[in-house]
Amino acid sequence: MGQDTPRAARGQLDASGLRIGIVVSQFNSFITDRLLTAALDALQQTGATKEQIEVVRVPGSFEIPLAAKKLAETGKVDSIICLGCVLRGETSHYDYVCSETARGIQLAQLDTGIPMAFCVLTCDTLEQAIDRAGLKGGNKGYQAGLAAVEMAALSRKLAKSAPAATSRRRSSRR
Ligand code: INI
Repeated sequence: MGQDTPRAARGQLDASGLRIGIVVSQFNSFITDRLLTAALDALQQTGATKEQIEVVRVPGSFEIPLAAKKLAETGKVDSIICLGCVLRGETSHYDYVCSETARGIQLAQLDTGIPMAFCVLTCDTLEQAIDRAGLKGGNKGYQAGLAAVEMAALSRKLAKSAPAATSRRRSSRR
């Protein structure tokens, strides 16, 4: 990057002092258990201890957004990892579960201001899901774990700088 490139704010991959929630769907638990293990690995590697992690289990992916929102509203977590796996069936049910789950998680994070990492696999086949839960495609749960730590740290940083920026804006209006 050149000298004229502005400094960029970024969250560190350091979970010290952070509390992370995980909402995991029990539907297709053969896959979601693997996502959970990898997410926990990522948290551990960034320094989180089990006291810093709260796991909530829901029946299916469709239930993730509400549970994530309620967990965020407790004020006890700095970010949330959302884990699920939706497999295409013979009807349009798949499309409704996928779109409403994604939309619900996005709304929940925007409403609460608590970052939510989206790791709901949406696959045509079980093989595709297995690839993304530890085989050929790596493990998306691990990536979500890192994203949750990075976004929690970034949110803290941005929140700390917000009052100063606001007061500068106010004083320049006088
Ligand atoms: N939930 C999933 O997480 N994955 C699926 O593949 C799935 N399918 O295929 O139906 C699924 N359905 C359940 C849904 O998430 C809700 O739990 C259910 O509709 C009750 O609200």
